[in-house]
Amino acid sequence: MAVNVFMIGPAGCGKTSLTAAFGKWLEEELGDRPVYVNLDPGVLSLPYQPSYDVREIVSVGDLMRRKGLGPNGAMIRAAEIIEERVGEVVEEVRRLGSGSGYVLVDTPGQMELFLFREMGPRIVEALSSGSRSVAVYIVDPFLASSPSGLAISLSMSIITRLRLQAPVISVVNKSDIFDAGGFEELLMDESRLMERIAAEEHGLIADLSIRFVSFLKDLSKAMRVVRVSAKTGEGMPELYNLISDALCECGDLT
Ligand SMILES: Nc1nc2c(ncn2[C@@H]2O[C@H](COP(=O)(O)OP(=O)(O)OP(=O)(O)O)[C@@H](O)[C@H]2O)c(=O)[nH]1
Ligand SMILES: [Mg+2]
Repeated sequence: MAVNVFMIGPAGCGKTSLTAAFGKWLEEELGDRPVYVNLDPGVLSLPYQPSYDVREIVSVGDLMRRKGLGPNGAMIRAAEIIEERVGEVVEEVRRLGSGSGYVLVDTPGQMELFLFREMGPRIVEALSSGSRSVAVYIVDPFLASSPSGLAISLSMSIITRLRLQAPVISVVNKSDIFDAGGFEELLMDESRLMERIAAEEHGLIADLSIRFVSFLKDLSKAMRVVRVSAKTGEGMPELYNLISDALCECGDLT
């Protein structure tokens, strides 16, 4: 039974690069043959060889040329077309993943297309029946550079959890260029995060951020976060362990 790993996060956070880097690690370290799935109709080139590519159904560039749409209009239209054909997408991905350990799913650049329309929840739900799924929320390292930005990242991972109804783990990517300053530890310890917000933010922002983190603390159980680099491969074993633990906690590995 394959494990479906959905890479989720804001534009440019490294979803595509991490799909490739984690897949390469699985191949080289575990001898696995992961199935690579591209669900981004807008991507031009990929650093991995997709086993399934949604651009076989629709591509944003093609819609722009043929229908005279702008990039956003074409992206929305592409999402509608994928939604109409979700059954077909799921069936093909399920077939490809049946003999494999991991199905790595690279999602559209604009996170809202996957999370806030029907596409993401429907695909995750359908692939999760008879299989196990986990979402990797990739924290944007730009946001991770301030305590209030971290509070927002924390909320996005919880929204991902609520929307996809699958376990979610968080990673801070681009560790090779960003000194995350121990922020991944702060993401795991809401009390310390609130202290940092109080020390570094001011006025209304500090006040709102602290209340917000306090609310999130009540909502979510403690979570683990790791630093990764899709470029250097740092953190891939930790990401693997986090995925295994997330599935264990859901009682799915029994
Ligand atoms: N230095 C560094 N650059 C990275 C890393 N991961 C991704 N990048 C770069 O960040 C940019 C965006 O990476 P992608 O993998 O395309 O990110 P994405 O989230 O798939 O982007 P969209 O799908 O377009 O939203 C590229 O220039 C990557 O080379 C990393 O770990 N380190
Ligand atoms: Mg991408």
